[in-house]
Amino acid sequence: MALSLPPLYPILDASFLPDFERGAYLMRVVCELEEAGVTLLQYRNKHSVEEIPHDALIMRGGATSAVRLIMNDHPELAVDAGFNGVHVGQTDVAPLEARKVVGPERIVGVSTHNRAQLEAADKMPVDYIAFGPVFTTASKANPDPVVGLDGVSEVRSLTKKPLVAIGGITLENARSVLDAGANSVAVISAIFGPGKDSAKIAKDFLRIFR
Ligand code: TZP
Ligand code: MG
Repeated sequence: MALSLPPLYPILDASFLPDFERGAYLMRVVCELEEAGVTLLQYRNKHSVEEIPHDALIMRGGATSAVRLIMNDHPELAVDAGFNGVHVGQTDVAPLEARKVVGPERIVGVSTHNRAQLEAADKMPVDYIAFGPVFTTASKANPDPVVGLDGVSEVRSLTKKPLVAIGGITLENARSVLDAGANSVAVISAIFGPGKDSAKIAKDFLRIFR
């Protein structure tokens, strides 16, 4: 059965985690996001694989089963931490390999950045396809060219799989991204970062989508 995606897919990037009381922050933010209505949450750590198991266990402990937790890049660590799935990019382990590791029940998502990659992903054993960057982003090293709203509408007809738009999505432009055909928006910096009330912002996103 096709995966039903919520309209908001926050990505908690470990670079935004505080050095001081990191675990307490993680536990709190996961609880608060769940309370705000978030039901799909990705953990992304490009900096240190060693940090992942501990962070992931705290996240799994902080969220009920109502929140599906997705691990960026590392299928084995997703399984070890009791996460609900894994997200892989074009240069990571291939989706088929990721599927073998996480099994048939967990979610596998893949990043795509152009039409050819999206068409290839459509034939792979993945539950959703991410596409972007839709807008300019500072959260990814060496991002692919911006695809824009036109890019989202163009690829919409190429797949029946759930389409997750990513890259530079904010409270101001999120509605237009769903209107262009995305099922969900994946968001890092508009939700997480110094001084940001992530749960309140998540609520604001969800309000826009109602
Ligand atoms: N893949 C394409 S853009 C992007 C990733 C991981 C970064 C998205 O972050 P932000 O801060 O929401 O632009
Ligand atoms: Mg990756």
